[in-house]
Amino acid sequence: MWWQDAFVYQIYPLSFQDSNGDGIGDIPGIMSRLDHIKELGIDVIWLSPVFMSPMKDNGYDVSDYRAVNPMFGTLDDLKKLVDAVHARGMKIISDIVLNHTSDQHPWFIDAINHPRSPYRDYFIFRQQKNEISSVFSGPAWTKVPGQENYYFHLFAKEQPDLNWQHQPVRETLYTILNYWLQFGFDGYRLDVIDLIGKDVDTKQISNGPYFSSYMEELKQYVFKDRSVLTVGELSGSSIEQASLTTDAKQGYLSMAFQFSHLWLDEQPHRGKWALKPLVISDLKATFTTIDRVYQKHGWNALFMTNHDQPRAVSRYGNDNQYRYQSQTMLFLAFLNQRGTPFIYQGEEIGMINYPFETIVDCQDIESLRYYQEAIQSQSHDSVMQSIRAKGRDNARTPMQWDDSLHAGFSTHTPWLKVHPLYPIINVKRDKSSQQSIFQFLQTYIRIRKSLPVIRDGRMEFIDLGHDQIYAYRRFNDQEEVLTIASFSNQPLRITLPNHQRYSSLIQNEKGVKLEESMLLPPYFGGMFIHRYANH
Ligand code: ISL
Ligand code: CA
Repeated sequence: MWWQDAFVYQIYPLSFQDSNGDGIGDIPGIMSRLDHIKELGIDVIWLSPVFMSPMKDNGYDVSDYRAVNPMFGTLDDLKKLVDAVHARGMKIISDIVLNHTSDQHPWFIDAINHPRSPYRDYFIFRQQKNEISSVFSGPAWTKVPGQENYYFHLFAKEQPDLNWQHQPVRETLYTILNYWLQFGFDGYRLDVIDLIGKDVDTKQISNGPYFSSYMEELKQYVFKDRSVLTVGELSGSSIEQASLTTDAKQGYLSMAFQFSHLWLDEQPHRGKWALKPLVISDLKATFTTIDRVYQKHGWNALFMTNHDQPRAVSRYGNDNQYRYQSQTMLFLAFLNQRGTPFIYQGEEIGMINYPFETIVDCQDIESLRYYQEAIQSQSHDSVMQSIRAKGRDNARTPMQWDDSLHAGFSTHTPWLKVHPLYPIINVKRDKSSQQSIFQFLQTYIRIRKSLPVIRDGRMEFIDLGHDQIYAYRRFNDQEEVLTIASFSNQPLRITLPNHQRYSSLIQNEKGVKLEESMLLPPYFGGMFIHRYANH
């Protein structure tokens, strides 16, 4: 399928480029930066939601599924964007939030104001609440003002969950999905789609009892017979569930984000804020399982970060002294595996986490609610330490284009602080640097696309004698690609038998030659090929 070879680039519209000087990114701004994305070698853009929204969760709270938020532009701007993307030979998929709406959606307003409203069945009301909690702290149930019942919201109370068990809800949503495909989108990123089959009474939430039947319906009503890219966010699913959901025949989606690798630096079952250092051998074990499971079914979406995650170079690498080395190493470590690679805006220049000192600088509803709750029992320092490490605003600070005021993002003070290091970390400077992350990624994308073995080949981790080294082979019966990635800030001596076979495809430290016994520089990343003689 075409999307198996694609590189996808995620745009978070609020923070990409402002065009009208209000400090907020917008669609005309994105238009003006399409050449940047094209130049990198990207095939598909994933646009985070631009639909009408009160922006309590930055557009993941939709109040009109068919209208564009005026903050981002007009329907006409969106059409022009879709056309401009197509004119450059790229495709564009839209984010779509089907699990919940905004509490400002007319359906919800009607449902709570009129007990006999036909929209009452669109949401989940109960006389009694149970102990399910919200992902954004506190209970998942809020009392309807002036009534003796509660409505269910797995995220903020301003994001009521839709009642998927009510058939008119499903049909309405399928119509909306068809509308935007007709409009010109080439597919969807389906927000928290693992939640639609839930049963709140029996507390089965992710991959609930109705998941398969609703996904089958979605496929029949919308995706069947269309060559669209559909990527499901399956944040609560196991690797097995994600792989089955994307099986070419029995599954429902092109590919899925599964999150097992993102849980490795948190204390088990204590949630994202309970920090724990990442152990590289856990990462290897997880990707070994992913590969084993996906050998049988499905197609993975490879990603290190997105608008909900900290910056990858800060999380897994060294965002100070070895920023170039560790960011480029990470591309090879993560993206040479089997699946479709996703790049998040700013990753192509190694943008790093923001040094949040106070909650006043944060905007994300999740961090704000977490702070309020956690500060009751923990010190300010400890709460801020978690927010610095994991807060979603890290990914949402404005894109750093150049060293002018507000990093070239806007002429006005932006809605969220610009990273103080923007004079050093920005697109313009990176591209003209001797150590350009953008150029590395651009070259890497070209190489990866020319190698079917990376798309289809088998995978095997190899042990080079250090836990901090992430090395694996991808191979078929014609060739083998070896990736060596060091997560260490120290030089490491490794032993590599058969080193003569390999020739270098790309590496982040030019002078390094493979040898039987050799010293790998800190955060070394390299990709090598061995073409078998009889081919
Ligand atoms: O970011 C997370 C917690 O920090 C994740 O658990 C996240 O909530 C989960 O991946 C679901 O994310 C998606 O749905 C949310 C929205 O806030 C996120 O931005 C979106 O990616 C609710 O719509
Ligand atoms: Ca704007």
